[in-house]
Amino acid sequence: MKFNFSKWHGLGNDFVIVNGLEEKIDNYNEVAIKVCDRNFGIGADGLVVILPSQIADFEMRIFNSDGSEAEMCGNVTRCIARYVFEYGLTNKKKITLETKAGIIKPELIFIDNVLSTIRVDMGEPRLKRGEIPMTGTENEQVINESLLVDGAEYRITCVSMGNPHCILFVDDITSIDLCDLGSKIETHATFPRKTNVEFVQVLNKQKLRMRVWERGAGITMACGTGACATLVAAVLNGKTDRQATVELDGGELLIEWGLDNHIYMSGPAVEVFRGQYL
Ligand code: ZDP
Repeated sequence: MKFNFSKWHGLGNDFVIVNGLEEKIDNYNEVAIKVCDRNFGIGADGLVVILPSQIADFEMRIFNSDGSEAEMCGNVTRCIARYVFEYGLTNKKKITLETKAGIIKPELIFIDNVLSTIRVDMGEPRLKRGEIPMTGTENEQVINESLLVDGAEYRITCVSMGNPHCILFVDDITSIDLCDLGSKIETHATFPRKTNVEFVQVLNKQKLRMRVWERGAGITMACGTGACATLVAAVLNGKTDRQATVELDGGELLIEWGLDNHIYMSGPAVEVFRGQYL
């Protein structure tokens, strides 16, 4: 099965993007595992497919490097907005994208005809246990709550941006064993659909340093939905203003929690190469 692809990244969080309006892939889950492999495949954190939609300009589906499908992905929404514009699939600078987490609206922002940033209306954060999802009382929120991992106690705040996130504030980001603790929390029994895990150090009221262990992908250089969930968690814990820069391993995202309760994420998206998968 041959198909044409394009390779993109948002702050080093990298994806194989396939134009599903033209290319056909039979089994997304299986193909994601193969193409994402960094030795035997193209190498990426995820496989993304652009599809036609009845309710939006396009539909987007994302598969993690382990083959599992995610409901949403922030960095990818910026890549897709730029992809469909530059490949001439639309002439709109602001598009609507159907995802498993609802309709997301990315917008290309040009200054003097040069693309300056891509700002995405990521929709509203979901805070109830039932929505994240987590075990326990459905309508309760999880803000600075205790979680036991191997007998040690951690304080967690949980937010869904369509996909689940568990945020831990730490004093020193360099002292965290991301792999060990991240994977244990990802698969903790309290998260029935697993979770993405963010470790966050507060630098000041407008700046956070975040590292991520992603569900289904492990350590990545950046996570857009994770940065959004992190800002929400920081505000809920009184640590930052409603607008802050989140510094990730691969660069910075600006995140705003609007008075309309929507989260807005601004950052770059870059195409790196095109090819044909054989
Ligand atoms: O929820 C999940 O399983 C994530 N691993 C999906 C990918 C999220 C992404 N890194 C982002 O930027 O939100 C694309």
